[in-house]
Amino acid sequence: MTQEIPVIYTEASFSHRPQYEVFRGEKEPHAETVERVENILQALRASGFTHINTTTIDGMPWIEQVHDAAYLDFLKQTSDNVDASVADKGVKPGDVKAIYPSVHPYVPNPRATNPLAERGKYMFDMYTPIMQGTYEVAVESAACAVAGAKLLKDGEKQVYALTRPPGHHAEEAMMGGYCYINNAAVAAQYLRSAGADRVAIFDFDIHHGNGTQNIFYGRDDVFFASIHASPDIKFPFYTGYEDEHGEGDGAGFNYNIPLPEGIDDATYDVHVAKVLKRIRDFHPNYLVVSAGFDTHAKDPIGAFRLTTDYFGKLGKDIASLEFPTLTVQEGGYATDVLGENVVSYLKGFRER
Ligand code: SP5
Ligand code: ZN
Repeated sequence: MTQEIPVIYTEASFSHRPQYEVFRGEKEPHAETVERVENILQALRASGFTHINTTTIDGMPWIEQVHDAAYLDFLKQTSDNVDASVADKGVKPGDVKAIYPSVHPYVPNPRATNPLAERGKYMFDMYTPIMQGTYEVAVESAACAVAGAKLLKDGEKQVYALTRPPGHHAEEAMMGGYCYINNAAVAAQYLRSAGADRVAIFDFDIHHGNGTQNIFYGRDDVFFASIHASPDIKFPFYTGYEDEHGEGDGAGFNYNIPLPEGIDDATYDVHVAKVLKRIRDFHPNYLVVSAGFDTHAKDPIGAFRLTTDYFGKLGKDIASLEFPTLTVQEGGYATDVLGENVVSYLKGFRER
């Protein structure tokens, strides 16, 4: 076993370049930039991380277990044909061709055949464009998470998968929130197939992990816990309320802690303790962490006031549970401090 936390990333991340998100009808520069992964890698290398690897494994079997087949087909077909289907007219020099939805079905109609109907059905926002090759990039990102999970299966205690694009907003049959394939869910599913009876997921991204909740909502084998800004104030606006406990077999296996804006380290820490207790009580074989650093005080789209040092305490407290833990990268948009925050968090793991 290595003494330091192994890191997995993929070169595919560098070719993912969403240009615009459409916010209130305006094109705005996309927040989920390639500089994010560059900054993280730079900080890891500068801090002495040396086990940084790009070897992934084919994640398709587990991707297909958590996502709808027709949805995956839509994502593949659409992303394979962006160059051909977007007219050159209106595309300015330097612009990346991309597909956005425009109409969302108020009554789903299986007879609908227009591509716009399909887009509205599978894309829940205007922040998550499909570019040529997006499918492959998203599959590769999920493959990072699976490769990380495999290292746990093979005996590592902690692993960091630098997944980009992120995944926790991707539902069984819906993309959104910069996410296409749910990396954390795919990793959890892999671990279940690899023999684990129970997997817990702790999502500390500031946005509710609607996708992960959706995928496991009816299941008792994967416990999902999330601390986030209330949907009353932040994306995804529809889910993340306290009374969403799961349904059927999954009743009691979904745990949401929505919080108001302005949360500081001390207040946040009280809620982390509650989550960690619930995770301990679940007795998982593995823990998957959806790590979003958009809870940091400097985050341009965040609402909390967490400090870089606090992420170290968070890592240390998670490690104190002593479950083999895969951390999967989600959000975090204060690019200049993102790498420091990741490093602080990962170093915390080694401090316990
Ligand atoms: C993975 C993740 O953290 N996804 C977050 C998606 C939330 N997107 C919200 C976009 C808000 C629009 N940009 C506002 C810019 C204001 N000038
Ligand atoms: Zn987020």
